[in-house]
Amino acid sequence: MNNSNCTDYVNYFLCACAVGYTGRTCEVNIDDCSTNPCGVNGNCHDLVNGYLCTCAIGYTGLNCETDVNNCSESPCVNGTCLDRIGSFECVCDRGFNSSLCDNNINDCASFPCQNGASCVDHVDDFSCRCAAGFEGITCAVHIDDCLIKPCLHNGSCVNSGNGYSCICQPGYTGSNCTVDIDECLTSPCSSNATCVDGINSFICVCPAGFSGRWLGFCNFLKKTISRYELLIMQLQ
Ligand SMILES: [Ca+2]
Ligand SMILES: [Ca+2]
Ligand SMILES: [Ca+2]
Repeated sequence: MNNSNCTDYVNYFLCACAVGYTGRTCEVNIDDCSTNPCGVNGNCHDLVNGYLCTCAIGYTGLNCETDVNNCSESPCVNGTCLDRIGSFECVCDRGFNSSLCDNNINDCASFPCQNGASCVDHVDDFSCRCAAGFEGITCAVHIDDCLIKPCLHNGSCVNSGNGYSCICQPGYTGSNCTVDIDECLTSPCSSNATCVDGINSFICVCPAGFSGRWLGFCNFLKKTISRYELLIMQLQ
């Protein structure tokens, strides 16, 4: 049987079996799986003079002895791949998560930027774009715009969220107290007097022959104001 060569002798015969067979008439297909060549990770299928292993998931090789490298295609986008049996595991780099480490963690999620700043997400980091008047990594520092003493003529400076404001001394106006208010604009002097603007004051200069000074009334002749007197009055 099974391609054996039979030799006839007196009262008996001998079979020379083909490879893979045994038995008196070569009727037995030798069980090549008897030694369990596929191990615990495969199922053995007996063939003629051989066997075939069907491997469990995660194993390969003729005898299912090789653990498939599940990291061979670098599945972890931003992390280190750890080979497991039939699978892999990603250990993510700082700043990333998800099973494939392909998610850039939102470092702005905790709203780290203060005082109306906008947050920009980076890898394991963030940056803040501060609103006007603030500085620092988280925009927590209130810029003191009064340090440069912007208010002139002894005006008081008040630091605020996005700048400063000046409280001017009497007689001055403007955002930086640079403007000397013209007290003559309200025409405080009588029609026949000339108004001279001062600091938070004015002087009414009467024409020759009239008097009254800064009271605004130029009464009839008494005294003519001199340039020297005018200077003295302006200094008062
Ligand atoms: Ca594996
Ligand atoms: Ca991030
Ligand atoms: Ca003035």
